[in-house]
Amino acid sequence: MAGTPEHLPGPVADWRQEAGLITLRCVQGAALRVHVLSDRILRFRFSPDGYFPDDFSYAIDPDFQAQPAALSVSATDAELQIRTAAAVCRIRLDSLHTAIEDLDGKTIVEDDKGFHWMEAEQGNPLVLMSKRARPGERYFGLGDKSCAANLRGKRLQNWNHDCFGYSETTDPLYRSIPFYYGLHAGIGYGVLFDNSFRTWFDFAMERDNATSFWAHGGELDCYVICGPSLLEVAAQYAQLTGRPELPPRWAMGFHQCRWSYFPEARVREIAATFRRLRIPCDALYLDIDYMDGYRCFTWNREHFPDPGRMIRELAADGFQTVVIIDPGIKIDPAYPVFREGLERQLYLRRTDGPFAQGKVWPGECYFPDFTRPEARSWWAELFRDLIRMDGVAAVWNDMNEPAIFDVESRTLPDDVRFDYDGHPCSHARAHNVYGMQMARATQEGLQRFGYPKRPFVITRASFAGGQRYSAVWTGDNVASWAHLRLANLQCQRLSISGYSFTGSDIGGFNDLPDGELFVRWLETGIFHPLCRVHSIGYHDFGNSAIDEDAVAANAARSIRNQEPWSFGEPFTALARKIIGLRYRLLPALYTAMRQYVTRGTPVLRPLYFSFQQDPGAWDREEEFLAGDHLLVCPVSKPGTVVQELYLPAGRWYRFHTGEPLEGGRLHQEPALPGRIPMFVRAGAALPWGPVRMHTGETGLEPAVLRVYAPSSGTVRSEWYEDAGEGYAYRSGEFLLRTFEVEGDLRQCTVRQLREGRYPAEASTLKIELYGLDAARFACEADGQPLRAWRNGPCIECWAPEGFGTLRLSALP
Ligand code: MIG
Repeated sequence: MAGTPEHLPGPVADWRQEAGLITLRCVQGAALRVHVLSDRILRFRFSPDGYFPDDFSYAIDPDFQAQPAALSVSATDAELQIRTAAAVCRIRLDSLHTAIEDLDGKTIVEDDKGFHWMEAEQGNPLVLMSKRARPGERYFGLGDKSCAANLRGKRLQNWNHDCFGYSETTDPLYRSIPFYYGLHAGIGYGVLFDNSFRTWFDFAMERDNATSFWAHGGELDCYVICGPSLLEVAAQYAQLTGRPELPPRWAMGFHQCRWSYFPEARVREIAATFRRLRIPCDALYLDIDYMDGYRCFTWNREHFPDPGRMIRELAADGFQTVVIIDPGIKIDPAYPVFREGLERQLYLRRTDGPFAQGKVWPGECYFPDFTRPEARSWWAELFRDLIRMDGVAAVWNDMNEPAIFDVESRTLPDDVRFDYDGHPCSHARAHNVYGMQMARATQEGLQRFGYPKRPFVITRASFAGGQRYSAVWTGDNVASWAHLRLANLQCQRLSISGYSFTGSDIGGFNDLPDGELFVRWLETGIFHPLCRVHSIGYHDFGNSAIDEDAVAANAARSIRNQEPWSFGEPFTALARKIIGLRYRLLPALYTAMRQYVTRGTPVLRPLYFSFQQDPGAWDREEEFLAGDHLLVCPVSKPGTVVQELYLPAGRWYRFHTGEPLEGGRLHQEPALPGRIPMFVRAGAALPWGPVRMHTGETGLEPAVLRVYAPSSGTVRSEWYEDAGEGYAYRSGEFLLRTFEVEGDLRQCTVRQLREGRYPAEASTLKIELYGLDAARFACEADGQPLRAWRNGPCIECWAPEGFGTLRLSALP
């Protein structure tokens, strides 16, 4: 093939099988290793020259266990066949082309040109894969992209990028998650390209019949996850790349942030205002100005003379304090953290030896090599005082693409060297994992010093698998209606890309929202696991050097406030109501989070993803499910009175009125501010909690259970509770109730199964049953008659909370 730009593997010389690993060697030297990781997950490692480097990946969860699959391997003259209990992989012996089929012989995904490679600059070959793109095939996912949900016709790249004020055409963004879904003829699958170099994906843009991906270096190492259910692919992907541990419940409360709250008096004023106005809030954030000259792990003592006291007093009032920590360490011999990193030689270096240097907020900085275990361990240690002494509850990692000011690339030079956990390499390979490894080191610090509290980290940059260590937010967005819509799309996309714990800067980071935009953004944000208002404050970006005098003057004038009460009435009252709704939904959202951390099912599930057999749902981008049964279509246009939305086939209930609706068509839903278009699936059982001022507030009326009569069949719902903090849940201190709701519009049976021994809040549980079409009815729990009465759209009763079977039936 010399002389042509691309090299193909050519014919196979021989193959062999050792348990779940099948290796094929080509006559001209290329090779393929197929690892059968489970019935549905196949890994393909291709090598141009037959050499396979040490098998190391930051994306794959070290705890992932391949499941021994019953497989049979056979060969004909033309192909090798690997058969599992769910799929058949055929590999052509003349070309190394692969095709995966289901057991009915339907193609799941197959090669177009397949694996190939090219010479490229810097000695790194360009490794490429191209798959067939079939007519009508749709593509989703790819982590953090701001474009339309269906990726077909797009060419996108992954290279973590500080992209202040990005738009729907900006690419790349802050995070790299080289994982996509394909859906064709009702069959869904997923492809993870496990390569941390800059990667590109072309979804049938250049060639209408091919989807290709490639990287300037590293291996063509890809995992194919067979569906057919997209939800199942998402769960498998999350098992492959990992899930976080269960976050503390307060981390799912409402959070208020700004660049920056200081001095202490201002922080206290914000806290007091939340309580005085009775707007729930669980966390306040300190942005970079809490530090002394932006030196990480220091305090500006003028603004915060006694941080420990302030943080403890805030905590007593139900506010957790989260502080920002950036990766850049100021070059300052008088700064102990800087000196320590230097003495221990933990900073990144250029190829020819000097430390890699870059300008960020503190001025010229060095950067720890977070891909080195010693550096991570040192970093974790640096949190000792912040957590143990000052009582900081969680950490927010920023600027970890890493972002560098005043250079065209906005990041470190390509020749910077990294340890990559014992696989020395350049920035070209380590760039995309830098933020993820920083978050990992930060989480280690929280675990070390915060235990037995659960760690909570949020990060801006990350990579596939980074969800094991932290939540993410979508970065520096803009206070515009277009961005509100983007926030919805981005969080959905991140959610199906392994990152359920996501949120956007509510209200917009850059520029100022008006009251209407702000409350509409809250209406979207309360469904995102990370629910945080954040804004740029008085910083005029565009000029990277901050004018301290202007900052002080602006702070004194308190301009650009973005708290829930900053827009006057009726917006304050609306914000109170919407944030209150977040707390009412918290039992359901916390349950969805628990499902995600145990099974990998995303908290936010796009409609196009959840209803893959319903063509009416395919082009719906704004509707999503939050958890199993709640469908939401947030408003994203100013002046909206009625929202048009699609309800998938089946029966749904209008959340606000309890009125049943038939799906399978578009609906016009009243949607004035404060009334979020929300629907519940028939048969669902949804916990509905009290409005708490913060998640730790007790002594309120317990949650009720809203049950929505099914039109037929049985529907399962879950409700998970635990202490919300600590690890007792791991030794049985939790309560997981599973409800099976069965019936029709004349009678309804709710069966309850219980696991765990965390005590329920009260001995009786209030049930509200919607949709039973009866003027007279009878109710019984475990065979005992129970009093029930009608209250507007629902029938109510109080049942013993541990009931096994509850039955409500219409009387003639
Ligand atoms: O260069 O810490 O995305 O949330 O408020 C800007 C200041 C640095 C960018 C983050 C933003 C944060 C801001 N940071």
